[in-house]
Amino acid sequence: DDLLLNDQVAQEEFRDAQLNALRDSYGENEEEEQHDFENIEHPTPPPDAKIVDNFDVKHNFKVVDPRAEWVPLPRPSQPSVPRIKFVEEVGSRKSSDPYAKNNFNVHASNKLPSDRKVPDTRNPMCRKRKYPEDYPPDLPSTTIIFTFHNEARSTLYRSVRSVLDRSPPELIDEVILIDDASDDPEQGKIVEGMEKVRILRNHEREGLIRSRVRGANAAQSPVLTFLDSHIECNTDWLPPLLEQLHKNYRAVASPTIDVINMDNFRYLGSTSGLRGGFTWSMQFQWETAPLKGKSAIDPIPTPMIAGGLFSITKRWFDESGQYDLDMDVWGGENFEISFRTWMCGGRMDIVPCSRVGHVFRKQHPYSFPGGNGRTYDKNTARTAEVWMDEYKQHFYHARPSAKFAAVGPLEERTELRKRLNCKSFGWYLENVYPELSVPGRDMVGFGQIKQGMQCIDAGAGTLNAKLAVQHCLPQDSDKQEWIFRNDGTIKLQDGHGTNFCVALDKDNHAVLHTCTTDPPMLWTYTESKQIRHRETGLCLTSSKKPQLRAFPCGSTSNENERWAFTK
Ligand code: UD2
Ligand code: MN
Repeated sequence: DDLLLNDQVAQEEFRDAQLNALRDSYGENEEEEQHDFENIEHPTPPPDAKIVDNFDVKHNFKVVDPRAEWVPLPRPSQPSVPRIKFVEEVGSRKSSDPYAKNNFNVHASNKLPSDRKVPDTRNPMCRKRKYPEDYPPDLPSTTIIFTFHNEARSTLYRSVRSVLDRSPPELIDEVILIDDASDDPEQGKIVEGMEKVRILRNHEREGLIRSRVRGANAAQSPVLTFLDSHIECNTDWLPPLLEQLHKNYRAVASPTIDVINMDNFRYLGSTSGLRGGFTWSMQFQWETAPLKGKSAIDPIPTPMIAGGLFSITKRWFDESGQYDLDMDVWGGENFEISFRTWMCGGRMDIVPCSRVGHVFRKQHPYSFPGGNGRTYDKNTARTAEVWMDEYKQHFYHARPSAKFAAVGPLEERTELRKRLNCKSFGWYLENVYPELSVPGRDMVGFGQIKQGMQCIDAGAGTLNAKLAVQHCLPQDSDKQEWIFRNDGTIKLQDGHGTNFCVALDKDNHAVLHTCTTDPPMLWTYTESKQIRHRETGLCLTSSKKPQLRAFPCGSTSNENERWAFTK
């Protein structure tokens, strides 16, 4: 009971604090508050209550806060949009379009106080630990490294301000900004003269990867902390990150990334308990981390970092090979540093008590010299070639265009891997990311299940729908993609989040049922390429096509019982 009461008190405190912070975020005093409140695009939170976060550890219930809206954490923008075209469109738009330059609403940013407060979105348990009392006395200090290309002045300024305002001064040695050849050479002038701030300008565009290395080489602190140039640090964001590195100099620590809405710049708490993962086509994605009985404020080991916001010791950054300097502009470097860190003796965690807001955009606001698809292919192919061993085939299969990327010389990076005596990618998969499904490892086959030009089709694709033998559709069509898993189930992969597997009905028609590993849903792929129902011993045949039915194996012609997978 006591525990429950404490939780309730904590939640109420949390709600009050959040409300106050939200009010504060629109200005210091009442008048200003009113003023700013009315001028901002969508000042009031939506009326319908939404979940802001899962703040409770033991009871696992959710705090519903009517003043904050829950948003699924967006992915960092992906390079699938043709960038060059988009940039040309921007150029032709009227300059009064607040999205034209930055792909976020710069008017909303301009209107906000440059030192606005943000709601404290941390789990209330985080607030019990105070700096410096509850931290090791010798936390290492850090240099903050921002790289930016054409960042909006108000946003850049607020980013730097939030670092200086919300960090213990003794833990910040310097703030280094790398102006990556912004069109206006004075773009960074807005932060010039701020305490501890130093600006370095690239005369040619280097991309964020080489720019960060330039910043790192100029830094002298024991810890480097990289940030994007459109962020706002939350309360006490820094000590929990540094603490991780204090424990282990090979650790990389990432904050939990909150969302600054790109349209109205509202600061939104994001779901906790997420970690970074990826697909074989090398798209970063957020996923729910396995809990493993730990407290909700314990650091969450993550196979991958989003890339932009993290602390790392200078010693480990340098020892482990900084970044791959042959990677251009944007993208892929988070894969490279994540594989490298784990495989070469380090670790990566997302720290729940450290929160930093970030403006997630839908598209890049800058050009990719050479094209964004090509750049992403090159950067990820370099990662695959150096770090992914035989598993790189799955990457090339999922991202065929990367096969043709001009990757450039790799010796330096392969040498580095040897010198550091790094483990294999297989080790990484087994120990760090066992949840990633490996084609061929967890499955008998996948893709279409074919007989010449005929394919097994999910029919209506709904529960109890009868399967059919149909003309094969273009690959990736949602009714003909299957996964035949090692556990014997054949699952429909329709990309809609359904969970249907192949079963037999009373008349031995193949039908869709909700997947279980009960005997009626288990199949064996035989050496003669039959699909045999384990419980009844019957084989799937096309002899009554378009129906897909099961008969005693060998009772219809071999041709009708022989099935092949496309992948
Ligand atoms: C995410 C990361 C980003 C980076 C990227 C993959 C977060 C929150 N962001 O994309 O940091 O790891 O994935 O590469 O995890 N910039 C330059 N020069 C350039 C291009 C960009 O300095 O040529 C700057 C840019 O101004 C920004 C930072 O690099 O401050 C990251 O770029 P972004 O915000 O476009 O990347 P994002 O957040 O989509
Ligand atoms: Mn960013």
